[in-house]
Amino acid sequence: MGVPLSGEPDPPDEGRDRTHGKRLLLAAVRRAALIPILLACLLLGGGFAFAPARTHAVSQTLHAQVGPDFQISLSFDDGTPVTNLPAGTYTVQVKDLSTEHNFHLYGPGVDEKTQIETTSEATWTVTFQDQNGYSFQCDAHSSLTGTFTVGNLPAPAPVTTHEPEPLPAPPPPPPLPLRGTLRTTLGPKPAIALMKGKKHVRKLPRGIYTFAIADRSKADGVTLRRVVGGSFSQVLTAPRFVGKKTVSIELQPGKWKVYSGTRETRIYAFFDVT
Ligand SMILES: [Cu+2]
Repeated sequence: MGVPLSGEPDPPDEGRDRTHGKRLLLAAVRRAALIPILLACLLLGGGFAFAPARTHAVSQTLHAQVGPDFQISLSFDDGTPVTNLPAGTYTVQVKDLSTEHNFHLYGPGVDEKTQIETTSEATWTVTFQDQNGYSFQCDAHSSLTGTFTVGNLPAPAPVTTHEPEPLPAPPPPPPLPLRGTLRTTLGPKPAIALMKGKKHVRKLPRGIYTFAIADRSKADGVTLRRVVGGSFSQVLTAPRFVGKKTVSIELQPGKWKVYSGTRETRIYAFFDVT
């Protein structure tokens, strides 16, 4: 559908009432405003004869659609998105194709919407006021949105459908430092000891530790549990196991307990990880 340069048809011959005069004046002003643009186009484009005032075909009927997927749009008859149109009264044919979205059209003098929970079709008659901006959106999903301008305002960037942007993956946590060896001895007496060097362990910085276990008890095994700060529990040696074993374990901040799995209340030691 072609559009006259003035952006509106010549007014009907209805006599020189005030409205008519104003319309003629507006049309004249618009034509005058186009002259520098035409001149510029002629200078730049050489033999070019007709400057399209708009790249899309403005139609009196607009087509609003939301769904069935995560998409919303408002377009002219030929399917081009509405980014700017002349002031005036339009018919909006609405297709709400989703039970999760609605189509809400609003701005100065306009506030029309469909229901979120149902699909529906509707026809709205709306009047867009000159020099204003209007919006449409799904009220349930704020990223499903679009805007357009009316009259001689710069058109917004055409955003008529909007996919939710995937969040960037969080960076992996930095690896814990390797902190060395903890000597863990159990038995033959009913006792457990956790040593770093020649000292009993009371407090450790977080990190990865190698538990070097010497289990000399036939009835007890070594179990490690994080009792405060998070859940972690691991049997390092089974009760009947006798011998040596090394196990690497990440120690995260909290209170930890190393103990005999069969006699936890008698054979145990606590230590803190910070
Ligand atoms: Cu929605």
